[in-house]
Amino acid sequence: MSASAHLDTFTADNLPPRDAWPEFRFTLPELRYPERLNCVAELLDRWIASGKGDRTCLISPNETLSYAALQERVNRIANVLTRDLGMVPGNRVLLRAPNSPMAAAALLAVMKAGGVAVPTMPLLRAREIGYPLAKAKIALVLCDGRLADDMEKAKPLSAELKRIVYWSGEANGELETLMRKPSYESFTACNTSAEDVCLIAFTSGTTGEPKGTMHFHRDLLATCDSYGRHVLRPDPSDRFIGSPPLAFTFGLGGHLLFPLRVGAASILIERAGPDDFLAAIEKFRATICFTAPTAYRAILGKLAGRRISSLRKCVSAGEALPRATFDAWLAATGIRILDGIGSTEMLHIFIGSPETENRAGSTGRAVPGYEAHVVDDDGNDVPPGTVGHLTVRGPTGCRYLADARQRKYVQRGWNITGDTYMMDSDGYFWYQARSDDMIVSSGYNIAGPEVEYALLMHAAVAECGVVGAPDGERGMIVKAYVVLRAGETGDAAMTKALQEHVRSTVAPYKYPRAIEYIEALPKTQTGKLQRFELRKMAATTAGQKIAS
Ligand code: 3UK
Repeated sequence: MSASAHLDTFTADNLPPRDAWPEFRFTLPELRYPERLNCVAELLDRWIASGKGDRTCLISPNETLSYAALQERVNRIANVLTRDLGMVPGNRVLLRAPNSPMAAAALLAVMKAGGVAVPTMPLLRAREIGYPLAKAKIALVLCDGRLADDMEKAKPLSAELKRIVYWSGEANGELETLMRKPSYESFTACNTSAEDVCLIAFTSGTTGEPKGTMHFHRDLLATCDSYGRHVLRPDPSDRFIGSPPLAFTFGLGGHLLFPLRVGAASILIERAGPDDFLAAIEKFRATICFTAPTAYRAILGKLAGRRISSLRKCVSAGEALPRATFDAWLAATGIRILDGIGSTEMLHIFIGSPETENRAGSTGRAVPGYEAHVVDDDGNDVPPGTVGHLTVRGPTGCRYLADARQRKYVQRGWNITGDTYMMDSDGYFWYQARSDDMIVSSGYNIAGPEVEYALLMHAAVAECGVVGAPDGERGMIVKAYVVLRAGETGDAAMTKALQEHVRSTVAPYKYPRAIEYIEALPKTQTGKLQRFELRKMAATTAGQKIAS
């Protein structure tokens, strides 16, 4: 291992103990990186050095930046960080902004200068910003001025925080003013080790405190050279667009890593609800789009009259992509959505197949460079066709920042994602549920998502979540929370119709014995259904019933 460039050794000091690391595998030649490596030099500087600086890199409603223009902006911010703000290699810098070219430039600048970027979701409130600030011992923040309110409220929550610098998007903004010095135009990338941490991504914390996952310079390239190169296969003429925030590693990959690795363009929009997203695909002629299954479903209802024929590849991740959504999208657009499972711990997608090989309803096969297995409770492989826990290893993997939960996610050198899967004899993986989302009713194991997919095939259902509700007789019963489409009524007749529909679609014992109609499902900021919230609701109503 070559020497770290970090003068501030905080991340190295807080990596998990070696015996709790996953085993890293570099089975493809393209995954063997030199010992000295700065990912921003590879993702950005390389294009200018090879005479391709004029290519379009970032597109937003306000501005378009070539690779050369982005490099200059990154250099100016890197100079501000190191010369005006006293950042040294290894310092963590918290970043807060909606997706925009400036947000992307700030993130790249921190890493180019040898710092550790800690991006945060724009929707977080003060209390939630306080957590990463304190946990990652952050002294410096770069923030979009529009998010100043909550940022200022978070300030007192961490004793470590020394300085917040805002940008405004105007020439006279605080950061913009600092960036203006003529000599700040160039900046040589910090000569980091391939194994220096450059990113701490916090999990969205569906349960418990968020976990800070630490990633090396080489990890950011490894996801491009595994999933990007072998499954997504973009080319330089592609224009990427997506809805997740840059602070979610699903978004980081799609918005920045994959396009910049191949010299393609990235379209960054601040609001990515279905209407804005569709309008932007149309306006900027996006060719690759990435978002969550719920968004594909929402967009499907709005495709009429839209011209999105520029699209050639669509990626879905975050939650399993139901077969019904895959089929409907294929019928409407002719595109076979690329489902892929990734995690913040693994950085990006590790199971997923190219459109030439993928199968409706399956996540796909292990991404080249990764090995994935389905195992029993003791970690032994189960035969194809058997349900068990998903484990994976490859060039990236879980390294939590000072967190005892490391030994839960990593066991015997394998990353254990917490998902229940079945692998078939062709090596395709079929998602069942989050391991803790399995419903045990009268001794049967029922995967909530399977019941959800059955419900989603009914025309009256817009969205739904299925969990176990405590039941005196059966231990648990299957309970569905359903959001109906506009114009539908959640009455007894509807309940009966939905129950009948499920009974005729999957094994009858899986049908929801209770159905409750709600306005909206509880979701994380990364768009995932919060089944534990539904479980809490189910437990409370069950209690009320007993009490009354
Ligand atoms: C679930 C999926 C079934 C699964 C992510 C792509 O979602 C991402 O990261 P998170 O840390 O959550 C990880 C968990 O989400 N999941 C994700 N994708 C799928 N389940 N099918 C899928 N296709 O429970 C996993 O353990 O928020 C996704 C890239 C980067 C990411 N961080």
